[in-house]
Amino acid sequence: YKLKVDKMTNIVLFGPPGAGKGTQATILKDTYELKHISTGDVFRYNIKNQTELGMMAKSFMDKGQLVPDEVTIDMLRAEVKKNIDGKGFIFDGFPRTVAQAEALEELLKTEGTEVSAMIALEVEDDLLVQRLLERGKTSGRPDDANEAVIRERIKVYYEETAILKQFYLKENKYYGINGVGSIEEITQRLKEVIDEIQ
Ligand code: B4P
Repeated sequence: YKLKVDKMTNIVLFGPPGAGKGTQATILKDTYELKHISTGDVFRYNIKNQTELGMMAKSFMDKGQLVPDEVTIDMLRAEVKKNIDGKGFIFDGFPRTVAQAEALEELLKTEGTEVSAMIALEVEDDLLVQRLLERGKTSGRPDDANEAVIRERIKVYYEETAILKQFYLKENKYYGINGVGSIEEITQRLKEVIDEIQ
């Protein structure tokens, strides 16, 4: 291991689409001086700039499906390597599959560090749909625009992503918090967990 071991704080923010991951990560990155990596944001940036990666990702995202692991992992690896000298990371929207979780573990290990905690925001499905439809009125995001696509995203979450709870539970790194309440209340709940594990 390099000297970095145990010095970084690497948080995986977890939860279904619309749980508040992006919202909270944007706040917490400043509080703890962590690099915020949102795979969704990186894809949307690539779509806006009409890169090859963006065009490919768009075809999956618009349908509410996951972008294939291989490209997502390559992209994440590049983002991590660019920022490995900082205090740590907030991963928002990654990992979303077992293959992604394994790749993250491997990648961080190579860098002499590891995931500190996975913190899950727990929110019931109907409220997720309501929040995403609300955002869809102004976000211009095609994946927020109609209820069928939103329900598909939630379905994919239960089929492919929810299992990751077991992955991190086994390592004693899983923390679940209530994701219903005001944005400030939820930030407070997250801070309690992060302060405890630091
Ligand atoms: P993401 O960009 O990760 O989008 P998301 O799951 O909808 O979460 P987001 O962070 O944006 O929403 P938030 O909960 O903060 O993914 C989009 C797509 O990209 C995926 O479907 C997939 O196709 C692709 N993708 C991304 N990562 C991938 C990966 N690793 N592998 C494969 N594919 C990948 O907020 C939602 C709304 O709720 C907001 O409007 C917010 O204002 C509101 N809200 C938040 N907190 C609230 C609160 N406490 N009360 C009321 N409203 C609240």
